[in-house]
Formats: sequence, structure tokens, C-alpha cells
Amino acid sequence: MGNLPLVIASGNQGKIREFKKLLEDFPFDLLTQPVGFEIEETGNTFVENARIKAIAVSQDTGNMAIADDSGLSVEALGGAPGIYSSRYASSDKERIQKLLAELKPFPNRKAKFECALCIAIGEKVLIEVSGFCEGLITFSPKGKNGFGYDPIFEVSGLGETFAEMDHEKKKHIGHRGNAFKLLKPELKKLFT
Ligand code: ITT
Repeated sequence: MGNLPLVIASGNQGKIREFKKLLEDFPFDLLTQPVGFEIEETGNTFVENARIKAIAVSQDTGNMAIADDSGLSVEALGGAPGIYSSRYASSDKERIQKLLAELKPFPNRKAKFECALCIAIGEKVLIEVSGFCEGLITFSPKGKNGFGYDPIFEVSGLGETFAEMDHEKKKHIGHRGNAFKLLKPELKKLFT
């Protein structure tokens, strides 16, 4: 593999930090998307939205781009907030408070994170994969690491939230890490 420029098509600093860690073994020159770049996420699924973002950023920059559309689907809320996870409220704190309030009447705390990754060059999609992580919504936030809904998402069987884990552990078991496990062999096939 040569050193190829790859633009991280995201404005979310939490995701960008995780992308940099997950891609550190690959010989890409990682670039960030133009400051203030915005594209409307008009898809109905995580996969469609990841594709929209990767293609838009690749077309804008002229480089290959990787996008992530991700979110949390809560069983008792019929899958909400789902693809609307970032639009659910205006800050991480408010999103967490709103979710805990809406879930209060329900004993079922099951939830699932999903991460759809797309790599595109121009309008050509090179790779699409999705990763998942199942867990439970806690009754109050726990832990200081990570971003987004991490403080209220307890991974099944582990008894700790994403926000109580270090980067390495989330990388191994999280939805984004699981998507990257599928992405890696596809990248190798394409670039070797
Ligand atoms: P970009 O579209 O610019 O990448 P975004 O934050 O708007 O940034 P999404 O549309 O994919 O990204 O929304 C994902 C939201 O889901 C994100 O803002 C978080 O609230 C939540 N989320 C996704 N992955 C998460 C993770 O690993 N931990 C906690 N929350 C996460």
C-alpha cells in the first residue's frame, strides 16, 4: 500500500479521534473535511447516510473519503433515536437527559449501537460495512471517556459503560471497532 490521502468525512471530534486510532496501522495520509462543510443527511438508513457523506466529501475535496453514520437504537422506543441520534437534541448532555426521561416508564433498557462505514472516491463507492454493539441504557450517566451517548450505554455482559472504558477497550468491542474489523480485509483487498 502506498501513502494515499484519505479524508475523514466527519465534523464530530469524538468520531475523528476514534478514526485516527482505528486507522493508525494503515499507510493513509489522514485529512479532515473542510471546516464548516455540511451535507444534509437525507437517507433513511445508516448505510444510506454514510454513503451520502462519503460521496459529498470526496467530490468536494477530490480525495478518497471515509464516512461514518452511526447512532443508538433503543428497543422500548421503537428504535429511536436511531438515524436521528445527533439531531435528537442540541448537545450530548441534553441528548442523554432526553433519552433517560423518555425511557423512564419502560423496564426494557435494551439498546444497540450501529456504525455504517463507507469509503468513496467521487461518486464511486469502494467499501461499505456495518458494525454493531448491544447493551443496556443505564439509569444515570457513568464515566468520563468517549463522547455522545457513551456514559449511558452499558455493554452487554461487561457491566461498564463505554465512557468508563479506555479507547483500546472500546476499539475492540464497540460498534465502530466492529465495523473496522470488517473494513480492514476489504481495504487490504483493494490496496495490495
Ligand atoms: P458527522 O455526521 O459529521 O460524522 P454526527 O455527530 O452528526 O457527525 P451522525 O449523524 O452519524 O454523526 O450521528 C451520530 C450520533 O450518534 C453522534 O452525534 C452521537 O450522538 C451518537 N453516536 C455515534 N457513535 C457513538 C459512539 O461511539 N458513542 C456515543 N455516541 C455515539
